Amino acid sequence: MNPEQAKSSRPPLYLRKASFVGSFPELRLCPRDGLPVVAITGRSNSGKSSLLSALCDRKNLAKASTMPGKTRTINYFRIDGEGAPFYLVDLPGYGYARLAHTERERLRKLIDEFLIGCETMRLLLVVLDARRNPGAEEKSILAHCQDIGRRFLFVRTKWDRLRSGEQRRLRDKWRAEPGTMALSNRTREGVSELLAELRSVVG
Ligand SMILES: Nc1nc2c(ncn2[C@@H]2O[C@H](COP(=O)(O)OP(=O)(O)OP(=O)(O)O)[C@@H](O)[C@H]2O)c(=O)[nH]1
Ligand SMILES: [Mg+2]
Repeated sequence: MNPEQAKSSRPPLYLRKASFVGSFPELRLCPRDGLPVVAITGRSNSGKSSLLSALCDRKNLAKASTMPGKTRTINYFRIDGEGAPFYLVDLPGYGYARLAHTERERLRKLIDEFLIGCETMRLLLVVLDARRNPGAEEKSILAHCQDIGRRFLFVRTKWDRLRSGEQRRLRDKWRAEPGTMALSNRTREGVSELLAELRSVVG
């Protein structure tokens, strides 16, 4: 076994001590105790809540929805454990076509406000189903992060749903797009790599 294989076969160091802090309808009501934040945003039904549960190895920690558009508030989870404590934040999904226009606008504003205004955010995870092409929303969020120097990772979920040929094609394409990673909340492929990134930003 070469060192690379040895590394990837090691069990993931999950975020073991996760506790739900609360659901907040807007940024000004969110905790302001200075702890670093890693936030998760993305299209509705892309797997944000499942990702949070996968990172913490806790089934349904964030109640993965069977009904898209379910997460409508800013949900804070406190992570304690080996390192310094931090918050993992599950933001509402955007782009769910069946929501009323005014509700979609409200959610979009809430997310924008959070991305700009959350001063302790160390990393933003932008989540998108690997089978979908990035849309205007993803492009604008990623460009915005680059503009304001916000660290981000583009997490492409549901990797288990792709055939190996398609996985190869996408991996080749993403080589030119740093900050993109493939992940499956179901098989946990890619979760260790993402956990390592999280730990490197929250210290
Ligand atoms: N096969 C597969 N299914 C997944 C994966 N991640 C999430 N799902 C499924 O996709 C659906 C949506 O997942 P959620 O985690 O609720 O998505 P969300 O982004 O939180 O959705 P909203 O809160 O509505 O914005 C659920 O049925 C999940 O079980 C994955 O990596 N692989
Ligand atoms: Mg959700």
